[in-house]
Amino acid sequence: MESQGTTANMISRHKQLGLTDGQVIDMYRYMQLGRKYDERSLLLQRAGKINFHVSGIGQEAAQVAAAFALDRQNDYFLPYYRDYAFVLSVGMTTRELMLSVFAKAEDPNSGGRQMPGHFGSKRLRIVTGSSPVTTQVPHAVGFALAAKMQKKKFVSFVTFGEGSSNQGDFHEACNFAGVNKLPVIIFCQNNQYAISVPVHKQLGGKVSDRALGYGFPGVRVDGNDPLEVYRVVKEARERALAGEGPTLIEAMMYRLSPHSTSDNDLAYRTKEEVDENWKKDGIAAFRTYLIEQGLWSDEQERDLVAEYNLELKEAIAYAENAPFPKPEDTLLHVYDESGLKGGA
Ligand SMILES: Cc1ncc(C[n+]2csc(CCOP(=O)(O)OP(=O)(O)O)c2C)c(N)n1
Ligand SMILES: [Mg+2]
Repeated sequence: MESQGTTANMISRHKQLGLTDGQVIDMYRYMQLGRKYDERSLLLQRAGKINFHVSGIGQEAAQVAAAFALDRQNDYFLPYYRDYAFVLSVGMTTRELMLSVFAKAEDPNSGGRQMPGHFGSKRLRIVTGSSPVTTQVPHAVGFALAAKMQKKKFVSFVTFGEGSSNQGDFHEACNFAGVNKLPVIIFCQNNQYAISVPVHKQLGGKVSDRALGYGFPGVRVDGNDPLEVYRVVKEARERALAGEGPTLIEAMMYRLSPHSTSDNDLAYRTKEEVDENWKKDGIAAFRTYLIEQGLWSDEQERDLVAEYNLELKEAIAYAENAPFPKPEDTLLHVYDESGLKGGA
């Protein structure tokens, strides 16, 4: 039946999912915070203030939606290097991210020792990651195993790119999680490229279909539609808590920026292709949805941009003036130091 209703007399999509008006506005705010942080970091790198930035532009809508479908007070998170909008949504601050990108001692992610985008926070249950891609997937399965063994009500949530899903770690982790029915959500951000390699040269099939072989569901979802992403992650979480095991989710999106600040993407893709994908940007589409729902306006948008400009300015000033790590601290946390304090 064709709907003749106005917005006011239809139940809106977000309410059908149990999301309040306040929550969807919050989701939008985090998407924009991720985007603004990212754009500013690209500028800082071009201005020679920081060495390197890996951008997540184009992936924020899915990241924020996933975070909102999780229990942000209890679950364990193993994000990958493009997940700025995700880590901001679970409580990391722009100041903490700037301390990391400026490689300062106070950076809670690694004390300025890891590359930017290598997130870690005990406070937020963000598990520190390594540079070899996909190593976080077996780690996430380990956290899910701990939840099961200790009978705790949390899930572990892990993200990675589609190119990385060809690494052995992904398959070993999926197999172990499937055999043991572990509460883990395995979330692939399929952004169509692994550096310069387009998806059709990486994969003969769909990432999500691989779940079948490991004995759990695999779902492909439009990553530019945050409400759909929210729905599938929420379902996956409920299955995990009910003891039904893992879910593999493949969120489809597009990497709008180059692979990193060291990459010239126009050497392997056209500007027309990138421009075409900008039209599908999940943030712009979600803003249109909120405006249609009467929940957002141009004035609110202006205020938000001004608020974030100020927040980022302060975060940058703080991080720029913060001290670097001391050279003599280089080996801290590399070797077991417990014996030094009179231990065995
Ligand atoms: C084991 C390993 N091989 C290669 C690299 C170099 N590398 C870093 S990112 C990347 C591309 C990964 O592509 P994808 O998984 O699709 O994630 P995306 O960068 O597109 O988000 C590669 C090959 C690495 N870090 N680790
Ligand atoms: Mg990719």
